[in-house]
Formats: sequence, structure tokens, C-alpha cells
Amino acid sequence: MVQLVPEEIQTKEVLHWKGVHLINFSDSACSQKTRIFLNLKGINWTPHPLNLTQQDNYKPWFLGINPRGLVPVLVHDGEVHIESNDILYYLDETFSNLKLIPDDDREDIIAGLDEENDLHLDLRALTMRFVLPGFLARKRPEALSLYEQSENIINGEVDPRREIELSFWRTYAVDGITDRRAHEAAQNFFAVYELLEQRLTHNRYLCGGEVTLLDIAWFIYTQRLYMAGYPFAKLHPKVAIWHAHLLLKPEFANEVQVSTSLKMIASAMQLMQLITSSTLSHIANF
Ligand SMILES: N[C@@H](CCC(=O)N[C@@H](CS)C(=O)NCC(=O)O)C(=O)O
Repeated sequence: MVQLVPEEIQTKEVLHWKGVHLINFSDSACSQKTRIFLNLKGINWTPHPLNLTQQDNYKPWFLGINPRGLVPVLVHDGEVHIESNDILYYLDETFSNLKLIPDDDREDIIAGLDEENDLHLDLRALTMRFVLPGFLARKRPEALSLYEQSENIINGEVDPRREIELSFWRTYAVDGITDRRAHEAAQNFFAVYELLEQRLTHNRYLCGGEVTLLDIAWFIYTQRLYMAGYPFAKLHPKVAIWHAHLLLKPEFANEVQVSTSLKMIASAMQLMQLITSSTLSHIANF
């Protein structure tokens, strides 16, 4: 669990925030997952929007809270927590009214969320290749250098995540997301969705008859992959039905609404990909 030590938090104001606060970005998958969780639990929380498209995550105010430079960040009564899955474990434990990680499913859910977390860069790669055009997604060199120049100290050590983040954005600036990388990412998802499809053969939700955190997490990835053109109805029809069912719930639907401008951009991208035979299905051989 990643809770930051107060001495390393440079943006001191957050140490005085009372109650539950979430620094998040509307279109970020990990933020959406956390917001749905908060809604379902009925937790009273205060949103603090941070604009990733403006690269506000590399500005000193935010790096002074989370040196990792990623959203979401939870501040609860002045304590700062990062890493969405750790945040959700903490919240489920602290606000135990409605358990979204039931004791009987705990190990299964944690294993599933580790897998989800491991696929995060694959999700990012497919987003950058099929949903967002480079001119919107690329980091401005001056913004990235703010991150490079910051100390990135977490719990006394240089954050090991730092090099992974820098490497992703440097490679993306030069090569974009190559066909090979996109193919690999899509195939990684295919393998996991095959297993989710099996889980849904006998159950309404991924762990049985009730919604758990595992449903929230995979709902969010599925939502994003739909935007990238992943053909769920063809490849994993039970997943498609499960997703459509969850989308009927306002706690889910309200958090994944996409702005009209992003919808138009993503549609234009997909039209171009269709014309040039370079959709996700083409690249992944689906
Ligand atoms: N493992 C992290 C991943 C967080 C993450 O990568 N967040 C993305 C948004 S979903 C972000 O902040 N990206 C920063 C950027 O795009 O520069 C978590 O679960 O919190």
C-alpha cells in the first residue's frame, strides 16, 4: 500500500484537508474506476479535477503531492494515498458499509487487480494508438522536463516508476505506438478476456451474483477498449452483455461520459483507420 509520508509532501495544504478528497481527471481510466467505487459505496467525497491534457500532472503543485505524477490521488483527513488499487483496498477497509471486496473473494479480486494493473501500459498504448491523436497525447518537452528535474522521492527512495513513465513517453514521442506494440497489447487483452468470458458463463458478475471491485475495474478497461475499436461482441459476447448491463447503472454510466470533442476526435481517428485498413482489428488480426 502506498501512503506518502508527510515530510515528503511539498504541497502542504493537502495535509489540512478534512474528509475524502480525490485528485483526478475526468477521462482517466484509474480515476473513473475510483469514482465509480466511491459512488457505489455512497462515500461523501470532494473532487479536485486535474487536467492531464494540459499536462498539469507535471506541475510543481501536483508533483508536490504525488511525485509519481499520476492520478488518481486520495487525500483522506490529510493522509495522501496513491495507486488506484491501493486506494480502493484502503477505502473498502475504512468504509465497511457495503463491501466491494467481500472477504470470500478477496484473494481472487486482488489477483485480478494485479493483472489489471500489469496491463495498464497496454491500455495506455492502445489508447494512444487508436483513440487519441499524437498532437493531443504527446508530452510537451518542457512539461516532461519538469518531471525529469523533480526528485521523485517516494518513501525515501527514488520512485522506480519514474524510468518506466519516462521511457514510455520518450519512445512514444519518437515512434508513436508501433503496429507490433499495438498487436502485442491487444493480444494480451484477448488472453485475459477469454478468462473473463468463462467467468461469465455461469455468473452474472465476475465473482458471482453481486457487483465487486473486479467488475468495476474490468468495466473501465472494457469501456476504453470499446473506444479503441476492440470487437467485444465478436470475440467475447458474454463480456459485451455484462458491460452493457453495467452501463445501465447510473453510478457507472455517469463516470465514463466522454466530451463531445473527444468523441469527435476518436470517431475521426477510427474513420481514418478504416480507410487505411489499420483499425485495432486489422492490427491484432482479430
Ligand atoms: N498504477 C497506477 C496508474 C495510474 C496512471 O497511469 N494514471 C494515468 C491516468 S489513467 C495518469 O495519471 N497518466 C498521466 C499522464 O498521462 O501523463 C494507478 O493505478 O493509480
